[in-house]
Amino acid sequence: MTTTGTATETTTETHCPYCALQCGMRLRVPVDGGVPEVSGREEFPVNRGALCGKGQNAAAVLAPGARLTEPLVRDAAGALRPATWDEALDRVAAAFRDTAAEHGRAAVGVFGGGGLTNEKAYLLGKFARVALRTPAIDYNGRFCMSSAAAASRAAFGLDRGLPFPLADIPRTGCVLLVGSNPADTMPPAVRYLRELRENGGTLIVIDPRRTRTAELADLHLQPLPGTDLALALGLLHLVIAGGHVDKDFVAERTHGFDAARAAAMAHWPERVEALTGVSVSQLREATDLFTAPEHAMVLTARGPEQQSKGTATVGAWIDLCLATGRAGRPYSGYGCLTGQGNGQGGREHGQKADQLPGYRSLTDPADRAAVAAVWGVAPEELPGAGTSAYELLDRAGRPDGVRSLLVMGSNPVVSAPDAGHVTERLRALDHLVVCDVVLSETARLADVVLPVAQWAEETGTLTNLEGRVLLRRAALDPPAGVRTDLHVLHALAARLGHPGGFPEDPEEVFAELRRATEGAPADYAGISYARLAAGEALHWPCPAPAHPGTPRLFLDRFAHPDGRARFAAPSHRPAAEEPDAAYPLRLTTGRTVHHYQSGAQTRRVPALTTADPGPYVEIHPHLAASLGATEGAPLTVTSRRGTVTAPTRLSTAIRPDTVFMPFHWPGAGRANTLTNPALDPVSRMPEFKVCAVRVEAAAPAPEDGTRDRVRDLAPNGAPRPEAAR
Ligand SMILES: Nc1nc2c(c(=O)[nH]1)N[C@H]1C(S)=C(S)[C@@H](COP(=O)(O)OP(=O)(O)OC[C@H]3O[C@@H](n4cnc5c(=O)[nH]c(N)nc54)[C@H](O)[C@@H]3O)O[C@H]1N2
Ligand SMILES: Nc1nc2c(c(=O)[nH]1)N[C@H]1C(S)=C(S)[C@@H](COP(=O)(O)OP(=O)(O)OC[C@H]3O[C@@H](n4cnc5c(=O)[nH]c(N)nc54)[C@H](O)[C@@H]3O)O[C@H]1N2
Ligand code: SF4
Ligand SMILES: [Mo]
Repeated sequence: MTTTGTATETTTETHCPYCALQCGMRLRVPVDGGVPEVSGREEFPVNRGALCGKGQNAAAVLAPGARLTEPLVRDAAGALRPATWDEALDRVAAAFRDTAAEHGRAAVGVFGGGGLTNEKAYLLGKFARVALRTPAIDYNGRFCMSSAAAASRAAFGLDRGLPFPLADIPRTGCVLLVGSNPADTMPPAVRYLRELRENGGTLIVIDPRRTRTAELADLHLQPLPGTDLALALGLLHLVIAGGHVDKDFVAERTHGFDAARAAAMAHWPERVEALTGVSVSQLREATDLFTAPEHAMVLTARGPEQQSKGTATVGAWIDLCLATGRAGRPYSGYGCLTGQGNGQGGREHGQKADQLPGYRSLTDPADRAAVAAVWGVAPEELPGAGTSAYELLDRAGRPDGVRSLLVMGSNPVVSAPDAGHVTERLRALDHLVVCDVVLSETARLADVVLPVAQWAEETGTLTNLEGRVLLRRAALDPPAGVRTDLHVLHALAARLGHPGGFPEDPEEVFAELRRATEGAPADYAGISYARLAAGEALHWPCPAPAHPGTPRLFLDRFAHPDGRARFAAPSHRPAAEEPDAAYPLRLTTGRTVHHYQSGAQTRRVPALTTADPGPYVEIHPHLAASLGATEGAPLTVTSRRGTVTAPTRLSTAIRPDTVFMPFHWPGAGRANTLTNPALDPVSRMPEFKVCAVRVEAAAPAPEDGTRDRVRDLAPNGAPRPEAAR
């Protein structure tokens, strides 16, 4: 079923614009053009009708007053002014040509996003490699899931967020949830955890804060931020010492256990207690809960992953699964809860600096040849691998970096680590081009802003956290003056000498994506719009039109050539920045239930800004008392990278030696002014989850522009004068 209509409205079955759950939604659009009405779809198995507040209010950003409706170009005086599409696109093409001519093709870069559909992610990667012929492309998924992806690839030979459907969770015996707060970040998924407990299973939550998710748990471990690696090794130590190793599984289906055992034996419980702050008795309790049932799962999210040792940390949690035989079996295994709407598919199809569509590798000759054949170019014409997202931004405007940058689907001025520095680098570019729905903080710095259509206005596929491919259908037309991302790529490619090869029609792009991924690890060859529209649940790999898809991976073999999983066997190491006399506390960062990411979209939704109007610093009352801080009074937080000011939020849920800030706001309360861009050596993931800070009670801040809301835009979506660079 697709779209049905009456005389007064049409109804379309589609999906939410935001997170990786991709809740099924029904959109009722009044024929006379009023605001569409959103409701959850009971028959969609992932959310079964439930939506969180962000989803319920998603239609607010469709209103012309909340968004951009015409291209903007920067004029000679430095202000953004409206322009025609031809003028804006001509200017972008000329800028890219000039930069390439003067500084070489690698000086033109692309920065994508995990919210883009598979079609957009695919065409953006092709645009970089074929139309721009640059290696300089990466995307915000590097800030999101790259550590879990790297660890899964190393362990299992393949990376798919969850190797099983969410519906398996209530059927396992124990879930160990590490650094994940679905009560705020994926509310409809909490039902699976409740059902687990109703069925007699147990839930262990590992988080430095007693979150609403931790409240649901049988056991909450509250470690110091940045110490999950030691914690995992401590549990593995107790598993081995307690005789809980599944020797048959280890012998038949894995490699490398001896090294993992040696690493674990060096992390005895008392040492782990000293490193993590989690008591030996709690470590024992967790080990007992995890090993007692026949089946168990470890699920990680950004807590343990967004660390400068995120890959090793996830590797240690996977080792715990492998040692106990909890992988590659029904109702058991390791999974990563991906984040963005297309956090999964967005990393499969070629926006990542080192990857081609279908998870093919840019450094593998056979992979290069396969994709080059689909693209109609010679393999040697494809550029090599580029640098990671933070490195790309860090070098922007420098002799060894990009001079012109196209940003599509990210707002790094708010969301990148050490965001003050990143903002300076973006300002140093010769040309910044931003394709966005709204005038984001990054778009405000651009030389050209291209206003694009959004979720409900265009059709495309997304791949949710289970590897389930979904058809998100257009429900209404975009406002006049707005075009699609696919159109932008098509029109720019044509201006850069590629009149063919960049279709604007999503189904045509998907047909090409199917061919480009045929035989690849993430094989979409058997998936079609027709099958998805007919309601088939298709998880990749799906290599042929008659193939039913693969909801559960690894049941017979892991994806390494010999079919065996690999132990990672890491050892603990400290965070890149540990507290000292000058910066005595740890800062960790994350999310609140009402806002999404950089807030570019949700800060424009009145219901959400009313519920959560601005940034804050969450601190324990004991710490607050020692600082003389009171609820609501401003606090300054200083790291080696900068200082922010935001109101105090007292909470006994957080460790007294740690403070927490959500990262959804720009301006004086921007959490990423503080964060440490120390990178994981394997995944190049920055350390968002721990840095050293000093906290002081502050004098009240002046009106600081931290609330970038609808009122910052003129009714037509154009910037008010203060937006000039
Ligand atoms: N409301 C809302 N929902 C979202 C998003 C959003 O912005 N807002 N974004 C979506 C995206 S892209 C993502 S990636 C997901 C993220 O989803 P989550 O990973 O659930 O979200 P976070 O708040 O980043 O981090 C989760 C928890 O990690 C804890 N944590 C902090 N430091 C550490 C540590 O060192 N170790 C451990 N074990 N835990 C730690 C934090 O206290 C926090 O409760 O959410 C998705 N859903
Ligand atoms: N301190 C700290 N920082 C973090 C994190 C953290 O936990 N702590 N988490 C990190 C994580 S996990 C993530 S995923 C990143 C996310 O951070 P960002 O990459 O900034 O993500 P969004 O805010 O979703 O930005 C998406 C932008 O694209 C626009 N957009 C939406 N849909 C489309 C579309 O279809 N086409 C185009 N062209 N534009 C579109 C939106 O309006 C918005 O401006 O933040 C990271 N930053
Ligand atoms: S949980 Fe995620 S997908 Fe579901 S309604 Fe909320 S934001 Fe949308
Ligand atoms: Mo994310």
